[in-house]
Amino acid sequence: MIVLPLLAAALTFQTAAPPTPPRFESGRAWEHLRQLVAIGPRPSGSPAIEQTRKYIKDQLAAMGLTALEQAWDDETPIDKVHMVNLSIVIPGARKERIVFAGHYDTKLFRQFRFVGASDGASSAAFLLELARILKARKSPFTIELLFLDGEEARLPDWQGTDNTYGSRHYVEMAKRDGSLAAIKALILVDMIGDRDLDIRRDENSTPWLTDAIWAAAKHQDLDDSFLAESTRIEDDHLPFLAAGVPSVDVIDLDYDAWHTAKDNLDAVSARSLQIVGDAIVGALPAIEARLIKQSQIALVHKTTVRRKAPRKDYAIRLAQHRHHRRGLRRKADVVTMGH
Ligand code: 1BN
Ligand code: ZN
Repeated sequence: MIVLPLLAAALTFQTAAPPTPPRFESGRAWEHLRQLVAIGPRPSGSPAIEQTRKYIKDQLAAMGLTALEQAWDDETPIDKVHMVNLSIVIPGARKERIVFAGHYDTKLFRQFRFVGASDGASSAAFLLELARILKARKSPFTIELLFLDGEEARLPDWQGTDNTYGSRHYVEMAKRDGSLAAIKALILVDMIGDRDLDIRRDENSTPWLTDAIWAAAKHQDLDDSFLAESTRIEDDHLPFLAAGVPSVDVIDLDYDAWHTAKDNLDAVSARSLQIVGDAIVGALPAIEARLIKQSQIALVHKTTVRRKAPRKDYAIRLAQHRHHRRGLRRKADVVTMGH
């Protein structure tokens, strides 16, 4: 029988070669984006955002992933709103984590129907497709996917603390439960669906993280979309930066449809999601390598300091001992002279 040796060869091949992680498929991300937009306006606290959460959780469950809900009620300038962040953890070789985040709420507009195809749907759709490929990957760091609620201001203008409710709550809780120290980097995506994609470097973001993503984009000839120009952006990465977490915001704010009824399917494209997917997934090995090097340096530093400490103690004790003896000798001289 020729079948058996062939089957044996096929099985050997399967066990010998590690599975290559699947590529980011914008077709899948696009389908998520379409489904989210079809829900309609999804402001925090609405029945529609509850439906959005169900969609996200069901999609993750179909991939074999469980979303943890972080729920709380927050006071906004106009009302008290029930908010929920969704967190998914994909274990890696280390317990230290790289967090990928994005918001899934849409801004509340009463004057027109705002469905946030780029502003709200693109980030959530992107994270869902990222979950699929990162689950299939052997990662050196644990990966966390974070779907943030309450990014948008409740009032028309972005002012004071009337925004970034979800990220501020997450960071506060992570500080309180001691899990913040394990977060080694945050990669935030926001408004990445614009069919005419122009992403500028954000001056608030951590330079080495920004460099890693822009270098991966350049390497793949994506520098038409990842521009060398800079701008300064306030977004969900600020609470993480304030807490000392290296963070980057990948956002296209050069978007005519921003916060208008025109932020719909006509203004976005699957191609833009692919470009961002390729740049971020392409940058991940360099980001991981940098963090591994950083942790090795920190380890060497820790062991050197520990080894040096007793020597320093000994030196101090010796000096103190000598000083004490000198004092005694002086006292003895005085006594002798007095006699
Ligand atoms: C992003 C999407 N943002 C709101 N919706 C944050 C932001 C607010 C960015 C004001 C720039 C200006
Ligand atoms: Zn917005």
